[in-house]
Amino acid sequence: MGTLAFVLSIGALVGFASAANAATVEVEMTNLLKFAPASVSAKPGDTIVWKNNAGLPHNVVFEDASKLDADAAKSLGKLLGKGETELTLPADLPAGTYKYYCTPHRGAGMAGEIVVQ
Ligand SMILES: [Cu+2]
Repeated sequence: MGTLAFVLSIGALVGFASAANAATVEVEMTNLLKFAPASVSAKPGDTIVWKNNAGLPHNVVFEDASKLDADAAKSLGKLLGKGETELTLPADLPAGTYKYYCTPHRGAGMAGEIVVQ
């Protein structure tokens, strides 16, 4: 685990649920067809940033986006080359595990999850 990911994980563990303490959680979209880390912890109000440093096109599609912002979810579904895309978790998002995948690489197992406390 990288130092940044470690710091973010600790931040998620000790963070408070107010917007003032909202954290940013980074997930890399890799050329090995993985989300890394595949599982991240977050809390309502946090922002998840998916970074594609390599350029192979990926997207983020939630298995159930009904509790997420509809426009944001739609935007995440667009294929992304080199760059980044993000999602701010709604402040009233219920605790649970929110699973997502990459459409072109779902068959190769490119999937991830956000565990919301
Ligand atoms: Cu992909």
